[in-house]
Amino acid sequence: MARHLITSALPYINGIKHLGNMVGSMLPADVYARYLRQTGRETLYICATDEHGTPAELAAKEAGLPVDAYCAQQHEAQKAIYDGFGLSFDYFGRSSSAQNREITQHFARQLQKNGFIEERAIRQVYSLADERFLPDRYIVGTCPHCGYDKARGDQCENCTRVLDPTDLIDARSAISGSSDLEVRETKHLFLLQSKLQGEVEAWIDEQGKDWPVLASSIARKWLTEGLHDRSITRDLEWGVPVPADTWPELAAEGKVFYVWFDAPVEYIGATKEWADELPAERDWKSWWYEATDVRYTQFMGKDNVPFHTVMFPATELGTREPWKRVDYVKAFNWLNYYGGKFSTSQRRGVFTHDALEILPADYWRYFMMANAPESDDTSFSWELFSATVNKDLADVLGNFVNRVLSFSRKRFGDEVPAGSEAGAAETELGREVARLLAEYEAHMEEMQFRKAAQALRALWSAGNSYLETKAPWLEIKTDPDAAALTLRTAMNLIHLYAVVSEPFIPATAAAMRSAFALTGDDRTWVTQDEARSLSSVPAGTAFTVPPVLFAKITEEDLESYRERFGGGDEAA
Ligand code: B3M
Ligand code: ZN
Repeated sequence: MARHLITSALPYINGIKHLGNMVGSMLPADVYARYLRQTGRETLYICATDEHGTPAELAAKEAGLPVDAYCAQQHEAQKAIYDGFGLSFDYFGRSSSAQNREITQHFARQLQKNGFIEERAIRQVYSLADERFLPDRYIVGTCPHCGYDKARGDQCENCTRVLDPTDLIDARSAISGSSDLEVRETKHLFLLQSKLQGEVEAWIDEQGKDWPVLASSIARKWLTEGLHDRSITRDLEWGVPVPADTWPELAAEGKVFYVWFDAPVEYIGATKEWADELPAERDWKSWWYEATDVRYTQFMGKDNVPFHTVMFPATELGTREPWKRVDYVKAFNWLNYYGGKFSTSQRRGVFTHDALEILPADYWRYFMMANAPESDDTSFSWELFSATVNKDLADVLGNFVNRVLSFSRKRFGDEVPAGSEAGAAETELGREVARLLAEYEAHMEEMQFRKAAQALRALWSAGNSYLETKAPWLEIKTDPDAAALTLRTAMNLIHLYAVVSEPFIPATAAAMRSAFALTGDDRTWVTQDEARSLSSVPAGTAFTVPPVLFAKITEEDLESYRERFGGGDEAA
């Protein structure tokens, strides 16, 4: 059986991420990782902060901190939030680690040895006003292809074409806005991607055929444009240094690798960070090197697809060493805010720390996954959010759990009542639950998260329908044993929900599960037989009634959220 390696795109270090970042990478990866673990697959879920590059340097400067201190602080801040969201990383590393430096430098040496790196003198944009060379993305101007006037020197956000800063019309510094730029000569390392084009193409033809269209089409578009040799070094203080043993001159000049060169290597670096914590038990290399039994799945937003499907695989291929390449790329579209973009600078949208301040993580987790931008961009609105929470979580799931447990306690005390033998309604319910569970599993296997969320909701609904049909509050009047059967069956559903809902709403699942004082309840998943028989929680099991699982969002709440975060009005 395959071991599962999972990574989600590394959140960049400068600042707290918004819900759009979360739903496009870390959260679905977590849901999938939890599901795999629960269903008995050996799983390693790795993530890290992406800490190098100009944006980190500039953000540190703005915060008045040395860049290493800034990154350490921001790493902790992000980590705390991800813990709050219940993200079950096996390890959350840092791309500035010694491990990543070592492996990145190793990759570069290998590429050099195999003839895929070349030292070239280039003419680079120097900003006289800023007294520094400007990295590509800190030059802005008009895109020569589509005319977008805020294109960056590395890529046009509007038409997604890859650019060179010198392509830009009316180029200016993004730092100072100054157009007092001049071109100076300096040496850099170039990755000769053009030499690897054929190999990457062949690999995508083979490996990419099962990927979602979103991932494979972006990869192909990039390849059709042709793989260009790319400079992989920068003039920055903060980054993985170019190794002096191989490039003494560049090392002496203080060149570091480009952040997109070392960031994907950090997937491996972070795995080594994880292993180095318990070297006797953990073997990082077995996950990455000659790892033929590993199935590797990556999660990311669509803007990150080219780097993961083309550039990093080219790098790996060029080492001529058997590094694990991605097997499956799960890419996401954008989550928008009232149809417009989330914007950090304009403080538009919901940021992850604010979200947790307002409501517990499970509200967000369920909402985001049920509305994940899988086949298209989707839009966040407070109205949709509160409708989803109130209906699916509060009414369909939460209310069911509370109604069943409190009613049973009131009528039969603190233990699951026995009642009559299961009858036709229970057989029918068991069949339906087993069918829906199989459907849910199939969607989870395929990482179709919206569909999986729908199937999960249908499972919750099945309980409601059963309860409405049996109406134990009426049965109790004429046939207490029949009412007891209904309640016992419903309590078994609650236990089943606790187990299978865990990937989406782990904290609530734990609360539901701990309502029952089951001894030796170490089941991590539910079999088809168990789903059909609904008898895992036997009569006589003590239980408690948990506090309300999901509070409804009121009109007043809604109003205050709109006011605090900005509603749809100014977006139009
Ligand atoms: N840090 C995502 C971003 O900041 C980028 C992902 C790296 S994954 C190796 O847009
Ligand atoms: Zn453009």
